[in-house]
Amino acid sequence: MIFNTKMETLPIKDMEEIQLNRLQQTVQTVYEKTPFYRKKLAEHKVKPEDIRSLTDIQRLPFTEKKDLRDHYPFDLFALPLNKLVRIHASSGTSGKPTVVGYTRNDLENWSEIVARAIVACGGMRDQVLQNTFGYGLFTGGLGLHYGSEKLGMATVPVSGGNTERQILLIEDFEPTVIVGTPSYVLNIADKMEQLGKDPRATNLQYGIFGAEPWSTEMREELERRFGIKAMDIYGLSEVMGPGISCECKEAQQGLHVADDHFYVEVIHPKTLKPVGEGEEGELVFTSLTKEAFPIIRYRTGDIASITSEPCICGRTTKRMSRVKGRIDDMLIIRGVNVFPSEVESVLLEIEELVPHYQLYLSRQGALDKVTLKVEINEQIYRSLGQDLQHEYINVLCNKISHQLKNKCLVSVDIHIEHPGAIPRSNGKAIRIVRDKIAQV
Ligand code: DLL
Repeated sequence: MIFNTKMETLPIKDMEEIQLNRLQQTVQTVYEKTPFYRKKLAEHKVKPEDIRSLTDIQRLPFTEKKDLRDHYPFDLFALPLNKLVRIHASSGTSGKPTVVGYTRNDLENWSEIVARAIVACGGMRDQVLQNTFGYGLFTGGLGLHYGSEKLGMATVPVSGGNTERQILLIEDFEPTVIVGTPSYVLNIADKMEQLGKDPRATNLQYGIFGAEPWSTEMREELERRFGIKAMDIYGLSEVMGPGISCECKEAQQGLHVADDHFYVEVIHPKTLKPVGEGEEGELVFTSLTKEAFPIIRYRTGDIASITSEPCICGRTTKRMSRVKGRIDDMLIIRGVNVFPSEVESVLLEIEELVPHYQLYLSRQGALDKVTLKVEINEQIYRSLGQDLQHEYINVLCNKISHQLKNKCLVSVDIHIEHPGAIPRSNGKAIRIVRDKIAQV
């Protein structure tokens, strides 16, 4: 099923016409309404009337997270607060939050793209959806909530955390679908097993996961543990929130972008030049319909590629590959680049481990030092008499080390932790801990 057949299966040429029209309108609006963009456009010697084709977008300046911080809280808004009905913010790891706003139309469009995403994942109006994304300033909770309601699903707004209550609701409300971060929903499976319950015995048929990078192996783990299909949804608050793109259940070959609302580009993060179709680079989005907070060429920091090849599901929209990670989170270990999701893939292939891990980064002289902390699985831990000094731990460390070297070409220090030792998050997992020496 397709939620908006007209827009999601439009011939590419027709879509491009719509996009150009909306792009011209957006550039005109920011030029008139936002001093920040007017100044930037002037610096780049470009005027709204210079945008005559979609490739002219490359003449426009980029926008970065720093621009949002520097104009905190509302200076990038194109409308005064009395025209808005919602404000969200993302806390980030340092400094001021980035703040975004929505008009009623913006919320209508956002709900629509999330409804499209849920349907692409197999959602239907008569199902129950349990929403474990955090409700609040984070766009995950309310974003999924409004999309699910728009579709007509019975939406359970449980938010993140309180895992035992999540389990009770899964058992008693019998949702067909659970949505949340992959790491948090995995915690629910852990907890169910600890309580002697079988996560495969619930009514859940599929899950929609996002808000953090997750590996294919993590997908398989979630599918195996819950006996569900695990789907990927992507988005970021600066551009709108969840739903900018989402997988389809027919192919699961990339995430369909809501092309009528966002124009996507992929650039080389150093040269800032566009890369070819299918080549990896940094995702850049321009909003095409947003009223309160239009955004031009926003550099997401996320690494993925794009294709416009047709998909077997019938949708004609562009598709992005799953996000490998954020450029900021890429580790450079003795000259080798590696993303936490690549380390995760290796860990999940080692049956003695569970996928709860953190990478500690510290500087040692001129070199970055990386220590991996990862949990051992409960059964093995018990069979070792709960003794992490056991000689088997050395064997295990060597095995992990060998596989990381083989598959990611990196050497890191490894510390095996007891089950439950790595802090759990109710939302996005913290995979990288900077400037701290791992306590052992
Ligand atoms: O995480 C919005 C969202 C909520 C997306 C729920 C999906 C589901 P922010 O808090 O602004 O917004 O964080 C955005 O999270 O730039 C990516 O680095 C990462 N991210 C989001 N979805 C995915 C995904 C929400 N499916 C940042 N795969 C983005 C990998 C993701 N990374």
